[in-house]
Amino acid sequence: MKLFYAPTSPFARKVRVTAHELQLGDRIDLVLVNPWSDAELRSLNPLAKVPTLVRDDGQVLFESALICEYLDHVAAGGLYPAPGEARWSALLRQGIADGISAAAGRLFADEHRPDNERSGSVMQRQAAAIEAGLDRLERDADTLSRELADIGAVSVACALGYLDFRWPDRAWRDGRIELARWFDVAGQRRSMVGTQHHLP
Ligand SMILES: N[C@@H](CCC(=O)N[C@@H](CS)C(=O)NCC(=O)O)C(=O)O
Repeated sequence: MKLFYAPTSPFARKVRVTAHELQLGDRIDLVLVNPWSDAELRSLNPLAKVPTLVRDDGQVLFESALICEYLDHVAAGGLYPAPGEARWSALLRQGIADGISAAAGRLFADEHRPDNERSGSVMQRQAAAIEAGLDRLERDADTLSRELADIGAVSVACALGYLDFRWPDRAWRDGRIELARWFDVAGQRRSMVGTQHHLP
């Protein structure tokens, strides 16, 4: 399989961490791209976004949630609990974490636009979503898997790692003791250490 990724993308990292946790890392060739300009990526994915996965049979998948579920299928299961409360909870956490990552990505991009090209109210909305999403994660942090044993925990670790990457001084840990403690451990997983964000 071939994974088109960018080292700054929390969604691409989520797929890479998932692959590591499922012991599929050595079955995936990584292709580092700039999603804004890469012609091959655009020819494979009409949205021209990372992550994009080319399967062994040549079929192309995009959307990190779909790619992670596909990898779980290839590995014959592991990160997705059977239908029931544990599954809904893992998928809801993935949704919250991905929402935080998306809001953080938009906020970061807006912060780097000229003043006349950004909207204060939109930026405030993104910041509010990040803060409220983190509060929600803190509320249930005691049930998060330190071993990144489900897709919800993988997604949360990647969202928190992205906040640390983009805003090393942002105090997201303040008042969120359980989440911070959880990330101190989960962030040290080999899958996380081996996929650290960096500038291209
Ligand atoms: N919902 C998508 C989001 C993917 C996404 O937004 N990727 C960003 C990088 S973090 C991207 O490729 N941006 C390029 C663009 O928007 O053209 C997923 O989960 O895969």
